[in-house]
This record gives sequence, structure tokens and C-alpha cells, in this order.
Amino acid sequence: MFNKEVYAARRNELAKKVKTGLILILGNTELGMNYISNTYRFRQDSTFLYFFGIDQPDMAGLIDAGTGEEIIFGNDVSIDDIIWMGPQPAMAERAQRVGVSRVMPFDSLESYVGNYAAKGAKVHYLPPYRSDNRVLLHKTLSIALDKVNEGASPELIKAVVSLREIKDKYEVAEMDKAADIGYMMHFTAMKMAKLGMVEQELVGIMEGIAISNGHMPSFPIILSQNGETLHNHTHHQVLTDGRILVIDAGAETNMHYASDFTRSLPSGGKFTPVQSDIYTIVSTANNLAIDMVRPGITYREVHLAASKVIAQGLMNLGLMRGNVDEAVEAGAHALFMPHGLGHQMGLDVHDMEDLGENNVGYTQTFTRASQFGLKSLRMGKELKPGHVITVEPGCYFIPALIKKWKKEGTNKQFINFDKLEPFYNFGGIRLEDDVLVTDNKCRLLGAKRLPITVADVEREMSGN
Ligand SMILES: [Mn+2]
Repeated sequence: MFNKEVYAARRNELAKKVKTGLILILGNTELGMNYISNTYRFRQDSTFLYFFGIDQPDMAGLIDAGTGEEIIFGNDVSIDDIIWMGPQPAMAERAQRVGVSRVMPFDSLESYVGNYAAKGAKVHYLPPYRSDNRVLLHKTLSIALDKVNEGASPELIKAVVSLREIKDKYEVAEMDKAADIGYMMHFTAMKMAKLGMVEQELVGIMEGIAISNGHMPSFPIILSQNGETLHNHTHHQVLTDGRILVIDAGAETNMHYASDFTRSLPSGGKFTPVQSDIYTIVSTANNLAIDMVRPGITYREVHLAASKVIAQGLMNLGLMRGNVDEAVEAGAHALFMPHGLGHQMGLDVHDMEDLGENNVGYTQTFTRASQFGLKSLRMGKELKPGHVITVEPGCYFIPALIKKWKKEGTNKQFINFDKLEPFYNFGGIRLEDDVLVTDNKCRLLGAKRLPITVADVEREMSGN
């Protein structure tokens, strides 16, 4: 937990931005996996953590934007709870630690906030992503269940994004820590990946590193030799020579700040010449993008520049053709990189995605494109000092997509479809690093960068 002054200052800024009405920030409850008391690992809501800091279930925070009054709703434990969970700090003490002096029982939230709302006071809330909070808002504010999300406050969303997206030095220190854990996870996998191993063995080792050094992985680990499936969560394949293993994984610290890295390894420790060629195109795009990141540039510009590196590289190999600017303008490269260059990261690995991707990565005047590929760019807007973003270009050969474009003739002037057939078993390559936008450029998060050149990766794997 940060000092209580940090949380008090954040809430103060939030109240100033929202100006009037009540601001209600709901924490998360425990979730049953297969029955109520056998729960998933508890994860507090990130916005609640940001403003109220308490990492415990069944809490809510309330700020009166007009008067500045603050309340935390939460129950003190009963003797039954103490028997099962051990002694717990009193709610008043917990609230003190984050600079809030007033606490009320959780059960009184509905009537307390409900009474205000009934008198016509505006209650600002964020769009709930869990059913229990949706039901709580429905009951508290008398809003139809299916209208709760659309009733979320645009002013509050905007204010929360503007605060959370600029990381202060304490948060940056946590993110450096998250990056260091992510480094350990990936570096260990790089050292241990061995022909004959099953993918899930590596997943378990990486997950263990995340849990023994922090809270847990920042998202379910992607580790697959079918890297062309962008978010592949099956891990049953045996590491086989000639294939590429895509590993996309990160950690979250005990304070819940995230890292997110991707490396693509030759399963047998050595890339084939063709794999090496494609790999080098992606690593060149990654390096160029990191080199371009600075305040004032839009991330869409960086995405498009990286896309041109991919397109030019594929043209050099004879897989694409024509003018590189025209090809990228037409979105032809998206056959090979259908996703965006990256996203913001912080307390969430896709930071504040629950508040709406367009509210985080775009503005009212700088809006998301609709073109295939570019529409998947989560972060497009101008970069500012304090932004943390991922840089993750990729190149994939997705047989179903290639066949579809070929059949439909999509971008046929830029794609040599006939040359792509040998690549149907290639898989994919993605290379991802995490950067902090500084006052005039950017820097990589974490003490060390994971090996990224063909030579460095092969050297690290040579003893496997
Ligand atoms: Mn990512």
C-alpha cells in the first residue's frame, strides 16, 4: 500500500474533476469457482485500489464531489470470520491507512446511496464488469438491470482515465518490479524450453515464478507453438523441432501493477533460415517503434510505422508486393499483423479496459479507425509523459484468413498468395516490450531487457 497521502490526493483530484454529485467506486467480492466457498484467487477492482487502496473483498468507496466527504463501506469481522480467517484489522483502522475517517457497514450502502439518489442527487459510477456489482447498482439506484452499464457516468470515466493513465514515481517503481518478475518468468522459460517437453510444464514454471514473487500472472499465460492463434490458451503440445513457441506472459506485483512481455522461441533452440528472416522483420519493427515513442507522437503513427517495417520486410521476401505506403494504407499488412501495436498498462494489463477501450486509447476528436487490423489498435492517441504502453508487433500466418482473402481477392495487388502456401504451418511471431513515456523519449521498464536478437536467443537456448 502507498502512503495515505497518495490516496487522499488522488481522491481530491477526482472530486475536483467530477465537480458535483456522489462518486461511487465499488470493490470486488469473492467469486465461487465451483461452489461459493471455493473461490478464485481474489482480485480487487483496480479503480478501487487506485483511490481506496484496500485489498479486501466486499467494500465500496464514496466521495461527495461537492463537499469532499468520503466514506468506506465495509463490514467488521464477526467471531465466526475470526475462527476461519484469523483476527482482522477493524474497518476504521483499514480506512485510516488510506486517509478515510468515516466507515459504514457494507449493508448500509444500498439505503445510504439509494436515499441520495431518490432525492435526485447524481450518483456517478463506473460500468460494472461483474454481475454482483451490476445487481448491487440495480438495487441501489433502481435502474433496470440491463440499463445499468449504459447509465455509467461519462464524466467519472473521463476523470478516472485522466488520472490513472499518468503513472507517478511510486507506480513506476511497482511497474519496474512487475517487469523484473516478467523477465524472470520469460528468461527461465527460455533457459528450460526443451524438445519433448509439454507446453504446460513451462506454463506451470512461469506461473510459479509469478506467484512466488508477486500476486499472480497479469493474465492467463499464452504459450503455444500455434502462435498464429493470437490468444491461445491450450498448452498440451509437445515441443517439437522446427516449430516456434510464442510466449506472451507477465506478472502482477503484490500491489497489482502489471507487466506483459512476449518472446518467440525456436522450440529446438535454433531458428530455421526462414524463421530467422521473419523474426528479424518483427524485431526490427519492435526496435523502430520503441525508438519512435516520445511525448507528442500519436501511437497510431508508431503503429503505422511498425506496420510499414512488416510490409517492407515481407516484400523483400517476396510475400508481399507493390508500394509499401499504399499497401499499409490499404491495410494489406494486416493479413500478417491483424492486431494493434500495443495498449496502456498499469493496474490492469490492458489498463482500464473495463472503462471502454475508446475512452482509454482515443479521444472525442481522435477516434478509432474501422479498417481491419487498425480497428484492433487499443491505444491510438497522443502519448504523454507518464504513459506506460506495450510495444508488440507480430507476424502470423493464419491459414483460414489467408484462404479467405485469397478467395475474396482482398488486397490481391499487394499479396503474393501463391507464395504463402509453404507458410501454412509456420505459426506466428510476436515480440513485446513495455515502455514508460518520459519527458522527452521513453525507457524500457525493468532492469534488463529480455534477449531479443536471433543470436542472443539462440545463445541463451544453446545449452537446453
Ligand atoms: Mn500485451
